[in-house]
Amino acid sequence: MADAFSREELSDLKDVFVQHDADGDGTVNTAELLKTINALDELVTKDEVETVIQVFDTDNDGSLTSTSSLGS
Ligand SMILES: [Ca+2]
Repeated sequence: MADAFSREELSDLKDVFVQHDADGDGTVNTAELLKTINALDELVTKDEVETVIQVFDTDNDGSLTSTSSLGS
């Protein structure tokens, strides 16, 4: 899973992604991330966004939360 990223890269991406909680509800979903990424012209694809969300989405609700973290 997530072969494209190292744990460090995933952690960095998550830290970036959680800063883009557009509606302020404490979670960041794919739609919010894609909107932000498109605005920033970041070189991140929808697949990559979904990968990061899947890795951190510990409760399987399709969103990242600021408290999500990688298991050790
Ligand atoms: Ca949100």
